[in-house]
Amino acid sequence: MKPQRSLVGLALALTSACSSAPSSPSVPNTVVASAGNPSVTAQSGAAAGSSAGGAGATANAAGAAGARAVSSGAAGSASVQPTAASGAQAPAAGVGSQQPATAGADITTTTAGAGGQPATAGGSGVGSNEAGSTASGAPGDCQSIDAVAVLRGYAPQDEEAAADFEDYLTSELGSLTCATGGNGDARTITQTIFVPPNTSYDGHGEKLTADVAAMRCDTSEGEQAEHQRPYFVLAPGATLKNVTITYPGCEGVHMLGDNTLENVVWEDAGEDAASVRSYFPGGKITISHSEGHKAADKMFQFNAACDVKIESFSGSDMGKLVRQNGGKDFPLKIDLNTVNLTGVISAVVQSDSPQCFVRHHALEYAFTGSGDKADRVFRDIPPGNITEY
Ligand code: ADA
Ligand code: CA
Repeated sequence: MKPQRSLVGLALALTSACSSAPSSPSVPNTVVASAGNPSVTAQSGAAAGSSAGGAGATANAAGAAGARAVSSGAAGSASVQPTAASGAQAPAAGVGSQQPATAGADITTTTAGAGGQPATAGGSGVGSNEAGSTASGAPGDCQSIDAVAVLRGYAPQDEEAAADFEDYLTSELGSLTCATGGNGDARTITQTIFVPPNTSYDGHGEKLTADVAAMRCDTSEGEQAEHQRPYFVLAPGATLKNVTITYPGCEGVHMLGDNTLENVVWEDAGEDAASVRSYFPGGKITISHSEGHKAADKMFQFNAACDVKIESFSGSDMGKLVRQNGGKDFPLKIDLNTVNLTGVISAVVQSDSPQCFVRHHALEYAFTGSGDKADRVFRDIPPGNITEY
């Protein structure tokens, strides 16, 4: 069971953070700093930070204030090797993520280098995708597989976590549609898209919009309701690329572990843009050549042990870029390489875990509001756990 968040407190926080009218240029000083230089410099009038992310604001990423393009080569970078490196269920060194109860054994012995399927994985139609193979791009080409059965193969061993996972599968997710690609067109989705283990979903530049009712999206201020549906559920080893997720952001992308996201744009993130739940296996997560905007609370949320790499990422208007689940203590490694953020409200990374380690290179950020926010960049993380390279 998930702890209940205090919506009142959050609403109050968001009221001040998000209520400025989009036309108002009177955003207070924006504090600009690079991580390498903790002595922040004030820059007035920059980046009309908190653009309206509220209901009905169909986002236009290009219009997001101050988002500089650091992702050269982002568009059309289709030549990503999807799964070769994502390697099975084995957790990244030193991260120690949970082993899936039934999946582990088979996963390490099936398709070389790619991991394969869990033992209980419904079988039909999934196993043929080898590491590095190109997805056909045809939506629905894996529709015959039983997505829930495949996912069940990754149930955690812990009884309580397993019950939460089962609850997630049977009530939170709703019905799933399996697909390994889109055709580049804009479309509205009414079901979460399941991407099978060790396959790559290539949207070919498509823009997806969630149907508010079918996907239970929260369109109220801040979009923070629990139990919204994700656009995607990525099975272990799955890659997602060349997709734009529009407004409403809903629950974004759920990543079970060992996932790569490449050239994904969140125009207006919802409850969060992408996350790893506590009852997911976790593992290596790479998010590259991507953009995220308007995350009232957090952009990326990690509730299970992960080794996270965020590279060539630009974002604007967010509470936090990365949030390790509040009050929890588990290993999380975060590598930020060439990351450019504007309109940061609360933190670049926030964690309550002494096992959270951050490495960063070419990190630039600009907070909203005035004052010295130097102590909030890596919020509540021991300085000894942070390395610039
Ligand atoms: C909130 C909530 C957590 C978790 C998280 C998430 O932070 O308090 O329990 O649900 O969201 O995963 O999105
Ligand atoms: Ca979430």
